[in-house]
Amino acid sequence: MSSYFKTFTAGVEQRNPHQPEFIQAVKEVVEDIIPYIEEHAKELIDQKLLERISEPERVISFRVTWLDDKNRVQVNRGYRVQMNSALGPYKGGLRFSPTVNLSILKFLAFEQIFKNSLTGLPLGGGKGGSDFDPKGKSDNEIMRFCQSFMTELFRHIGSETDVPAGDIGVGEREIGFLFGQYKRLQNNFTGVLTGKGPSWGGSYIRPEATGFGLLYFVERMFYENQNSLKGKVITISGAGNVAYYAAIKALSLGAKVITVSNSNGTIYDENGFTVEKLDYVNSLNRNLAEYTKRYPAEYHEGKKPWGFKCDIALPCATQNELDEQDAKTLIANGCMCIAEGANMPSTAEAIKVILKAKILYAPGKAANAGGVAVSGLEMSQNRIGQQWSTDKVDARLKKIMHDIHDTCVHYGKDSNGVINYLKGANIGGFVKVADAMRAQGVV
Ligand code: NDP
Ligand code: 2IT
Repeated sequence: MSSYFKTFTAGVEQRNPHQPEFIQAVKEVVEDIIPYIEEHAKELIDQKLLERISEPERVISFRVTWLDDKNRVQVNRGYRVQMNSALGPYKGGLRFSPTVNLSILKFLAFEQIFKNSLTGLPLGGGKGGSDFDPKGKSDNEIMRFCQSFMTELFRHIGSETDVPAGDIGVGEREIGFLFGQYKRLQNNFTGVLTGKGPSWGGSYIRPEATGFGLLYFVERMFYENQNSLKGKVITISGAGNVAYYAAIKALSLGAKVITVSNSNGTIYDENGFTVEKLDYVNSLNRNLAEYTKRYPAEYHEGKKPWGFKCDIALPCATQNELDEQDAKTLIANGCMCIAEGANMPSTAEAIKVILKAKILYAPGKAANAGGVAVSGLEMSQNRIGQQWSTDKVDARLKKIMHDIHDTCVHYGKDSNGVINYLKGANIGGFVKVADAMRAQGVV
């Protein structure tokens, strides 16, 4: 690696102590971008483009106080990281989880810059959330928390400023409570959040978009390799929004899904899930062990899905859920493709193993961009006061995922024809943002 790489990453480490996930995400991107800049755009070094892109434009942190069902006072911390607005309003989800901290949100906001750029839509990058734990809370507690959260956040966001959406722990219910409070405070019905219900400004296909988009991307990778998903065995981690719709689309493309999981354990169903079985998983309220009472299957407490033999692995739960050993196990078992529904699910060491084995690898910033892409389409529909049909949105989602795939191929193919999708996504996402930042001057 060059001396510029060493000085730059040392600077990031020094400026962001105690933020390992953020440092990991920045390094993952600049490992591809710095050699590209050194070859094609040396002037960006003096313009401190990388120093600027890795520094949030603004970080907002605030207290969220609310009353639980026993009228006890509860205090949480809320955040919004407004990372980069070169391409459009800050855009990215809100995560509610006790694991949330500034390092996690900054890594997610940083990834979001490149992901949003890859969609081709006019979207900047941002992320936010809270260390609030939605598990075990009543609907009323969730509502009071969301109202208190928005009572502070509303002054920092807007339909042309910053447009949050869902992520872990934030789905249509939470978006509804947040939207209701924003509307009350601003007296303004506007597209300030995406992931709204279809009857009050939401887009069809937004709930499905990340999981469906992931499979459209994988389908295209296989097509590029004269292969298809028919009959392929898939392991999926997670049992939330992304995992569920990834599994549904995988089934419809003729693949067999044999695992879903959560933070407690993994269901292994050798016969493969059906739509009915997946709906049953959804009804279990996180108690996955119950599944084996209705269907012949195994539940593995405390285990991840990566030990089960598969053709394709789709991590769809959380960051760093697939480590070096998991990657080695998957590859030894014949896995030919790892595609990320989650954000940064593979550790840096796992990625090294995967790239060395030259199996198909789709990084999250490309493969899970379908969610934010349909969020972008929701913003377009809100601006013109229209709602497009399911078929129209689905067709646009598919086209966007195929275009992202082709961008990755364009920037990631080497002279031997081998495609490094990670490199392709990093450079493909970067060039557009860099152009825009350069054009907009030193800001
Ligand atoms: P959900 O809250 O709907 O589901 C999250 C799932 O992941 C749950 O099954 C949860 O299990 C599991 N999970 C969370 N943390 C852990 C952990 N530490 N170990 C094991 N399992 C865990 O979230 P989403 O499906 O929306 O998000 C999943 C991933 O996809 C995240 O990385 C998110 O950033 C990413 N993503 C989401 C998009 C979206 O539009 N929603 C768009 C692009 C990416 P449990 O219930 O036990 O916590
Ligand atoms: O990680 C992501 O891309 C999301 N959680 C979706 C963001 C969005 O604005 O729809």
